[in-house]
Amino acid sequence: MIKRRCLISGISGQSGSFLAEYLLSLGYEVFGIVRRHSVSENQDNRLHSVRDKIETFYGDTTDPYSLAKIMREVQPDEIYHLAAQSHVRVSFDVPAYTAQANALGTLHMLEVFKEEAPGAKFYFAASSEMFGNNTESDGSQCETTRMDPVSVYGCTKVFGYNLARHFRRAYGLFICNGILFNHESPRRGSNFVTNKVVKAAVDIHLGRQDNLYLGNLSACRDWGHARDYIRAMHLMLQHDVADDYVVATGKSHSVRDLCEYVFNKLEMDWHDFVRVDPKYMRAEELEFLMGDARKIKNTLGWEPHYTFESMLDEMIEYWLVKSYIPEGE
Ligand code: G4F
Repeated sequence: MIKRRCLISGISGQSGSFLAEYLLSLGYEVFGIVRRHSVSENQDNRLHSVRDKIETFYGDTTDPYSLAKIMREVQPDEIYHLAAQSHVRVSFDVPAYTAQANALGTLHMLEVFKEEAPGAKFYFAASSEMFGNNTESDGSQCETTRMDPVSVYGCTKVFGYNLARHFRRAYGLFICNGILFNHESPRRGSNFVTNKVVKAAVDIHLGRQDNLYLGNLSACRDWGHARDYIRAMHLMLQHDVADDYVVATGKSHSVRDLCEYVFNKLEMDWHDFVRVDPKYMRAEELEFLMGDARKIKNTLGWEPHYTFESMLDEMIEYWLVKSYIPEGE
């Protein structure tokens, strides 16, 4: 049987690495694009378990020549475009790079897809950050909620989302936008708030750290597990109609709730350890996210398996186990 071929940009990231594992388990041939880092371990430290089963190419969304060469060689059946400068607060520090990598980078990916592999199906990682502070009357965000982003990152994602819709209509290409709400796991970068809190709470619990410094404790997010969300990406491309879908749990928690749950689990009171440092505040904040995922549930049958609590339990367990393994093992 001929294996289906998939190409993942951002394969070394949290979602890319879970997606690679999942697609391998479904029998795909998996190809990935990795950006060159000065420390070679940073290129594939999330890909250890699949390193010998996948093929990766050096490429960069800011370099269309590299993308064209890879697309021509791989001739994928499915393309998952996840690569981005994905940190919202950092997008205030490096706005031009964020725009190059995310906005123009998505234009490059779409153009190269159109020219080199137009028969493939294309997934674009859009984001709930696109909504900014707009909600429906019940406080949730769905596919038709007006977009009004409050960060450079959010603006770049709106650009990519609109381009994806334009290419779908103009050229009849199969392109889906996944409007994913926050998705986490032990593989999450430790400068995102969930893993930052869990890692620090474990270190405080073990007497290795005294305090945890955070920004806005009132911000609320709809946090799901990355493993659930990569199944949603795959499902979108199996449907016979290309469309856009919100992927979310429908439950929202504040950063304060997150601290309370994690510190309680480790038998500590978060008030004793968490401090606010203005340097983690954002010039403009997205205060409240709570996704309405009825469309993907009803159309594609997607359901999340993890809850906020089971996701955090897994992350706490991961950092506890890791902390007891001596360095180098
Ligand atoms: O974990 P965060 O940095 O994620 P954020 O900004 O919501 O973005 C993530 O989700 C988006 C989907 O909505 C993705 F598109 C994006 O790529 C990324 O995956 O921050 C979550 C909240 C924010 O309101 C932030 O202000 O936590 C608040 N926060 C409070 N203290 C903090 C901190 N965030 C970080 N990173 N670090 C803090 O010390």
